Amino acid sequence: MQSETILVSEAEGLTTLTLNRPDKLNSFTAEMNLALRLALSEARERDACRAILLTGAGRAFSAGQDLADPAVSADGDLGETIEEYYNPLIRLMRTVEKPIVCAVNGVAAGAGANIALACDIVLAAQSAKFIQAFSKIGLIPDSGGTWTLTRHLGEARAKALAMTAAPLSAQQAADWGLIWRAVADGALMAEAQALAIQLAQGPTFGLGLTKHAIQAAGEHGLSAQLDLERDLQSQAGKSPDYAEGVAAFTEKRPPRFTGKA
Ligand code: T3D
Repeated sequence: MQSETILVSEAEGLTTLTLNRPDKLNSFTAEMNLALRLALSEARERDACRAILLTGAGRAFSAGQDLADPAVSADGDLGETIEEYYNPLIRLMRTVEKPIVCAVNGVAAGAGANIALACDIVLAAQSAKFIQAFSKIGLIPDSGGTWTLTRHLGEARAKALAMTAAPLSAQQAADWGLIWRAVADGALMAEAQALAIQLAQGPTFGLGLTKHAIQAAGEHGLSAQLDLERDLQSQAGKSPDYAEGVAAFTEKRPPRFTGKA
């Protein structure tokens, strides 16, 4: 059964997931967190889904954890909340073999920021801001924030953003290499959809292997990464999409990729 907090729509090989609690700036309740994970898992399993687009309803992308959600009470152990809800979500996003594009339509704060940044390609509206809001309430960045910020920005900027909770504009995030592009507000959805559909109609088996290889690069030295590229290229080279790509090139026509292994 579809959840009211995560809207799911499908077209042209693309599954769009929309965070849908606009009155609370799409802040995450436990229910919404589980519903997003379920929707991602279902999209992963569906052959018809070749790429995923994540966005938010209303004026925000997400304000992070719903601080009023009784399912996550302040007297509980937040480590358990992270273990039960946020860590499995981020791990799933990073291991889904299909590209995940994020259209950050407005403010992305706390876990909301770091869920956006865990997507594979992030576009943000020029008016959007990324806020590591955690320090305002005595917490540390979670949902991979300490890892993502440090990897992409280095310690100096990661620490300053995390400790001050200073809003980072979409343009600055793009200029610093934290996201792919900042886009005019009115053009965001059209541009994100066009990009996601382009990916959905691409050689998605190979794109999934590319995602895996690039993520593994952070953990490997060059020699281990060369070995991994060899192994993954071996798989890509046996895929129907490779044969189709070469045939289409030779025949000077557009390829018809299927995404099959
Ligand atoms: O379980 C755990 O706690 C551990 C996990 C932690 C993960 C986290 O994400 S911790 C960080 C949680 N998030 C925040 O601290 C951000 C809180 N929100 C804000 O700082 C601001 O709302 C924003 C900067 C995001 C946007 O500001 P603004 O002025 O545009 O909007 P607003 O007026 O503050 O909010 C509009 C409504 O959304 C308002 O409700 P109301 O008064 O109209 O009924 C506000 O209370 C609600 N809202 C915004 N953020 C949250 C929220 N409600 C619940 N939880 C929120 N996080």
